Formats: sequence, structure tokens, C-alpha cells
Amino acid sequence: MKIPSKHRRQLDEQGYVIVPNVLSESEIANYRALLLRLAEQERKDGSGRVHTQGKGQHVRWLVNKGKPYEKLVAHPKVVPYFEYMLGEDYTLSTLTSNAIYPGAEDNAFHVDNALSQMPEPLPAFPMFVNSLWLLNDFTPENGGTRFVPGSHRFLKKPPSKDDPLSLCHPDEVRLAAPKGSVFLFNGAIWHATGANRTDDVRVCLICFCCRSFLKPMFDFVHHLKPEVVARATPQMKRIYGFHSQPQPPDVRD
Ligand SMILES: O=C(O)CCC(=O)C(=O)O
Repeated sequence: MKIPSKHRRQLDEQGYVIVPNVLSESEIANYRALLLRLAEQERKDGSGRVHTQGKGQHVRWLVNKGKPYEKLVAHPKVVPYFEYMLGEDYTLSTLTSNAIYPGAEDNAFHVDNALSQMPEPLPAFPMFVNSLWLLNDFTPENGGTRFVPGSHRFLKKPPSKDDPLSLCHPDEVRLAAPKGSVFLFNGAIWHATGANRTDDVRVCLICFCCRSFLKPMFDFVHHLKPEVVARATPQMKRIYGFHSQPQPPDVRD
């Protein structure tokens, strides 16, 4: 599938796109219920990855936590966008989720993963692409992601946390997009979770990918459950990173 030329242009110029109607109503309801249950279990057993002063929570390593998440890895409506941005050999870096609970405040802007450690100017081509799969409508009031369109072209990291511009940029927008859509963006866009001023939790799945020559954040190759590997198609195995590993020692026959 080719992606529409207007989406290609928007990705190049603005650094993001909203891919509509990726998940069905029943998938949305199912993932949302599963994730909120997992989040609660992990908080109770002490393994919860809580952030934003206790008002945000990641549930990570989703493919090892339930078969339904495997459908996200090579989703035909989203793969062409990653391929366009990162090349046809791109790999998965993480598969997680993010819940923003009522009362959460704005977080400071960041760029993704290794970009935050790299010297400026940052690379002018995409290295990382993030995608949020919305499990409820995102609005400026309920924690919709804050971001600065076109900021990937600054080739700079965002201002540090103590700079007021990290919490309020004149050109920032807050994501407003319907559930079931995917907000896909260049990881070099300045972005952050927004404040949730409503009384309902805001939830998304997160599929984060990188170029094949970069080190992914999660080591899927060595830590996927055997049954998850057994079920993977050749394309999924490539996305999990099985084809882009450092070389093992030479073996003599
Ligand atoms: O959940 C969100 O709105 C943003 C997530 C985010 O900042 C990230 O994955 O880097």
C-alpha cells in the first residue's frame, strides 16, 4: 500500500500525520479494557511503571502480555508509514502503552530515545518514528499530546525542563483526534503528554520504531516468549529485529 501524497508531504514538512480508522470499535474497547486491567495489576504487584507524579502509567512489553498485541506489530495500515519514514528494513524499538489519569499536569517537551543524547544539529532525516494508537478520543482537555509541528526541522533538542518554553511553546498544539486513529510522528518532533483536566483516563497503545542500524530500546530477539516467536510471520520477525543483529563469533566446521 502506498501512503497518500498529502500524508507524505505532511510528514516531511510538519513531521506528523493522523492515520484514520486503524482500529475498529471492538478492538478499541478490548485493548482499552485489557490495558487498564494490566495497569491496575502492575500497580498492585509493585511492577507498575508509573510517571507524571503518579498520574501516568506505561504498560510495557505488550507482545509478551497477550496475543491481541501481536496484531499491532505489522499492521497493514501503519507499516507503509514506518517504511516511508525509516526504510523497508526498520525495526520495532518498543511496544507499550500510556495512560494519563485525571489530574495529570503537562510534561516538558522531549525528543525520543537517543536523540536526546545526540549532539546538535540532530540528523535531518528520521531516525525514530513514534505512533500513538488512540483508545479514546484525544482532546486538548484530556491529556492530548502537546507537540510543536515542524520542530523536527529545527534539528535541535527542546529547551531544558527549567526553561518555561519547555512547557509552553508559542507554536505548540494539543492533539485532537478520534479514537481508533493513529498519531504517527517523527521522534525528533518536540512533544509531551498534556494535562488531563477531565474525569476519565486517556489511553493509547504506543508502537515506537527505529532504523535498522540503531539499537532498539527493547531486546525482542532475546526476550520474546517462545510462543510469540513461533507465531511471528517472516515480516514480524524482521520487525522484531531478528535480521539486524550484531554478528556472532565465526564458527569453524
Ligand atoms: O502519550 C503521549 O501522549 C505521549 C507519549 C510520548 O511522549 C512518547 O511516547 O514519547
